[in-house]
Amino acid sequence: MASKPPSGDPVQDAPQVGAPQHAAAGLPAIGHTLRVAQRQMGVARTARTLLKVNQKDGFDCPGCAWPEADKRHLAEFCENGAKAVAEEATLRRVTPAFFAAHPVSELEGRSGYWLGQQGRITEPMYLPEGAEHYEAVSWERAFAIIAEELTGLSSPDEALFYTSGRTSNEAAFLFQLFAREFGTNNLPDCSNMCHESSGSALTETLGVGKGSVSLEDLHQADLIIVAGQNPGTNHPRMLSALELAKQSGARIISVNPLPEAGLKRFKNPQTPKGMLKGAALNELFLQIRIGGDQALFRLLNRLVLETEGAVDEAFVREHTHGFEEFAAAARAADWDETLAATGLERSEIERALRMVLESERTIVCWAMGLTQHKHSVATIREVVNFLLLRGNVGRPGAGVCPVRGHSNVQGDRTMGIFERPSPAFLDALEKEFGFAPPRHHGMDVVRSIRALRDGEAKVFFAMGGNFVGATPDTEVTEAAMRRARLTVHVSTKLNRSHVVTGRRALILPTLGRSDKDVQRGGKQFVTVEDSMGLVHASRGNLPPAGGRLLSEPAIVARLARAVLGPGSRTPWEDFEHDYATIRDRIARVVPGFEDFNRRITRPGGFALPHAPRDERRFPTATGKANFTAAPVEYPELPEGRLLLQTLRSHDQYNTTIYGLDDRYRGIRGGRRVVLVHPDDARALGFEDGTYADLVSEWKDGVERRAPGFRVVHYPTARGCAAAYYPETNVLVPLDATADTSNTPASKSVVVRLEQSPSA
Ligand SMILES: Nc1nc2c(c(=O)[nH]1)N[C@H]1C(S)=C(S)[C@@H](COP(=O)(O)OP(=O)(O)OC[C@H]3O[C@@H](n4cnc5c(=O)[nH]c(N)nc54)[C@H](O)[C@@H]3O)O[C@H]1N2
Ligand SMILES: Nc1nc2c(c(=O)[nH]1)N[C@H]1C(S)=C(S)[C@@H](COP(=O)(O)OP(=O)(O)OC[C@H]3O[C@@H](n4cnc5c(=O)[nH]c(N)nc54)[C@H](O)[C@@H]3O)O[C@H]1N2
Ligand SMILES: [Mo]
Repeated sequence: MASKPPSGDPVQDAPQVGAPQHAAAGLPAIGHTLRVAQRQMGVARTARTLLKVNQKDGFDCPGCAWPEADKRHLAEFCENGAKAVAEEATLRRVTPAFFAAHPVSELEGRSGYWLGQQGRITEPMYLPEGAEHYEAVSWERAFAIIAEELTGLSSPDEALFYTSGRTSNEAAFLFQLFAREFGTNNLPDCSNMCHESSGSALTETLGVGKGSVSLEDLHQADLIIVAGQNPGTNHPRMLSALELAKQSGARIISVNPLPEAGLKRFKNPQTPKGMLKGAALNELFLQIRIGGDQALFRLLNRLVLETEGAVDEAFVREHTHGFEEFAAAARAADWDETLAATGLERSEIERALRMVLESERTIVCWAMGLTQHKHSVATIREVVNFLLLRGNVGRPGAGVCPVRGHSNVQGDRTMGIFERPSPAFLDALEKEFGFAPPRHHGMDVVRSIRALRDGEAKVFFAMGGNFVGATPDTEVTEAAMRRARLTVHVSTKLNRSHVVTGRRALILPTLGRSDKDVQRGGKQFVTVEDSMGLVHASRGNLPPAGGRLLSEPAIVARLARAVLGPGSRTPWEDFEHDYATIRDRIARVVPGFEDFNRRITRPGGFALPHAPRDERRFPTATGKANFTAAPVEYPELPEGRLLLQTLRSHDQYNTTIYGLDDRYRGIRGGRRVVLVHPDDARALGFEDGTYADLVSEWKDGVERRAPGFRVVHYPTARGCAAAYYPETNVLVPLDATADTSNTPASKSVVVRLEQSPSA
């Protein structure tokens, strides 16, 4: 199997490589932001829009899920948030004339970058069976087509309802309600590919699948460990929080195979002094081998156990379960094995240990570098063991901090977007709405792809996102999607999922975060939950991208009426006209949302309860915080192979490509690059600037190939390589997933490099 670099694309992928940058943000970032924003929005709209981002009377930045501090800056956004906003608030438009000019067969040959750059979609579009072009369609007809396909299924479980994490609480609640009233729990979401491993590990060990710290805690910590995360690019506002923490005395360790710019040095664009000087944020950088984190934390745990007085014995006794079994496993941790698994020096681990022991309040932050491996759940459980040992859960300045991706991915889960809902949630839904929701579990992302491939699922409906672009094993996934009878995408911008379709396809254009939302009941707002469990309102203020756009809640409400018909007792029309009526229902179904409509009027919103954080109560199966004792794992690397991680450049938002540069890593003008340690590259016969095909090797014997990557000699950990997603998704086998969470293992792909016939 091979993925061809997209042809017919006016943009040439011709990477230029310079030295990686040592500092993140600062003046170059501001200039870059304004250039990108003005290209999309023009000058006046840029100012009007950016000043509303993350303000109490404005809209939630669609960039990431990092929380806002209670005291806001005038410019409460970052370079990459501004790019995300600019992409959405762009003045470019994709109209029916665009589709008339470009047949789907042509669009299929375009890159995701080109597709996204065409602008906002303005009308519902329909691709009939066998047609060459999408054509404009009325909303009524669009919903009738969907109803016809859905009601024609032999079981509701033949339909899949995907959600990407930008969807508001209101829309997400309606979407899961509709799916369950229709009769299925098939609610795969982007979280399945993202923090599912965190959710799985935290639910089992602490009883709540979310982070336990607030911004305030970060400022009070003595030690913050940032593992498997690149905040300089993906959560830039987190750097300001880390800087503040550092000023109040916190020390920072980063654990990463790559020396990422933001943690090495940060120039705070929100303070004049910070902008000029910049400060090294991390005191210790552990340049770990990909997948070595479980081994690292296991050994640290052994060393803590061996240090007199280092364990918080009262906490362990009163609040935890499983200590003995865990301690026995930890005591068996082996120095040599750990050094091999991590690629670290003994002295580095000893230095980390000293910092751990000197800290009374420790927080561990992590993102995709920990969640997308086969042994991710075991790795995160080990992080929990590490924190429990010294009582670092449920008190100020300490705790677990999985840093979420999409701006409302955490809220969508809270609203019930989950293929394995708890019985308590379904009971509450049943009581409130008077129908019997299906009780058997539904399908996650990977199972959904298999079901499409095997003809078991026939209708695919996406509330946002770019399913074929974001999922693994591109060729398998695309072939699977083409087998569907109908694919439907509620979208703002064009992407690959609109051109790799089922027999029939629909694109339903929707309002974005920055668009004003007026319904019969007046001007509406929606709500979101950030990475730290704070719920707040989001109000768009721009005239919508087109007169025929519908909001996401309106789309679900009309879809439900078309599909469920008069038999449904749910007041879908009221929900569409006044979102407060949705919030009244959420208040009665979802714990922590009592009196939602009143509490949401508080500027800045409110915090959801979190039992471990608030009262050291652990709602697990044992009623205690659980220590666990999984065997230590780390990826095996055959001779002459590299372990490839697929990650984000500085100029992309997941599958949305903003540009072809990755400024902090010194790369310009192209995305088909593979970063390899110079010694490894030379040993394999690749000088800097030569070209290689990446060939993934997996036990199914299928050869997966991504051709034509420029080799970049780069200071990554030995044996490791890095290349951008989604270009490399073709290399990630569908069946290579994390144990328990079933998250694609897109950060540990065994590859070999082959000389590329062409540059
Ligand atoms: N601008 C921008 N912002 C974003 C996004 C975006 O695409 N663009 N995406 C959003 C989303 S959905 C998400 S989930 C987050 C993602 O945020 P991140 O998780 O920061 O994103 P990645 O680029 O996948 O980076 C993974 C990091 O983990 C490191 N890493 C890889 N493997 C390992 C390992 O085995 N161990 C350790 N310790 N480190 C490892 C990599 O070197 C890299 O620094 O960002 C969100 N914010
Ligand atoms: N190899 C590899 N694969 C990965 C990852 C990786 O690190 N490596 N990361 C994974 C992760 S962490 C994630 S979260 C997934 C992301 O998977 P998705 O969430 O499915 O993908 P996105 O690229 O964020 O989706 C972009 C599309 O969303 C639509 N959109 C944008 N805003 C809105 C809106 O307000 N409403 C609606 N309805 N649509 C909107 C636009 O049409 C846009 O084209 O990818 C995963 N895939
Ligand atoms: Mo994500």
